[in-house]
Amino acid sequence: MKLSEHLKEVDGSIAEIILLVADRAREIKKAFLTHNFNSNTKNMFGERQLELDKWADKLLIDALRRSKLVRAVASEEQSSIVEIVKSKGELGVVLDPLDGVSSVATNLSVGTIAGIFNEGNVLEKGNKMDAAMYILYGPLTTLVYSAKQGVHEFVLNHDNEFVLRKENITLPEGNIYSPGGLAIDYVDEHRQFISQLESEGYKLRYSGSFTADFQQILTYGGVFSYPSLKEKPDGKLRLLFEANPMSFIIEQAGGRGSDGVQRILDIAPKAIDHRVPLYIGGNKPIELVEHFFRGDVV
Ligand code: P6P
Repeated sequence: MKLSEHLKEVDGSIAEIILLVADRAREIKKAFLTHNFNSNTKNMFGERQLELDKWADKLLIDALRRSKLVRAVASEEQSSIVEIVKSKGELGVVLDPLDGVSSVATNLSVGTIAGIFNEGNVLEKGNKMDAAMYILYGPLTTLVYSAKQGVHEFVLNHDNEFVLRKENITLPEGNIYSPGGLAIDYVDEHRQFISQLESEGYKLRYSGSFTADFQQILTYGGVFSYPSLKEKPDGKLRLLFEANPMSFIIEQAGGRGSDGVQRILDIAPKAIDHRVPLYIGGNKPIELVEHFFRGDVV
């Protein structure tokens, strides 16, 4: 089944945005071969923007603007919200155009992440989100989306069509752990959590590309973490562009997204550059980490 057919059950404007991002993903996939990776600018997080970051950001925002369905876009590569004044539509879109792009230089998988709000406010809690999706550019180019009717995966075939690969994905019980951050910077609660996982036989898998690491957790089960660190109490990942869309998807697949204390989707964004400690995966490891941060005896 083609993506466009599968989306027939989804609200028309949201379906159109998912198809639009899917269409632009075909261009991004081709660009890995042609674009250089250097640029001399930084994003609002102080991270060097690769030329590919900025190109993908413009490609997606221009397409969203032309759709006339989107009133506002917040992108990891933009230091303020892009208001689309002439839009007829009311949708809000949050975007990480190319997550993990530094991994392209080493030919590791990278992703495009998007969240969609029916009401155009993009500085909104994730529990108001109406759909989320990501593209994973790996050996296969795959697209995963949820519009509150399950989690579904599509693969780009030889005809350059996204066709259904897995429907109604549920998170399996598994023992992969994907620990971001430097161990020397772990806070005690996180260190105890990681030590407990290792004593239970969890297996470390970490690529440095969130979308790829998330896909591994969704496929095999377990938990991804990018925690609060001694010098970075809010961790590294962004609430709007990474934590919320992926927490939306993992909850639809039966898992959870937490900052170690509370549900990610219930966190009110303070600003578009709001970072959060992130634990995302199965109920069991998430309950465990919340025990440690709540000071419960395990
Ligand atoms: P580190 C990529 O830059 C990213 O935002 C996520 O994709 C990834 O999970 C994380 O940062 C990797 O961070 O500190 O391991 O390089």
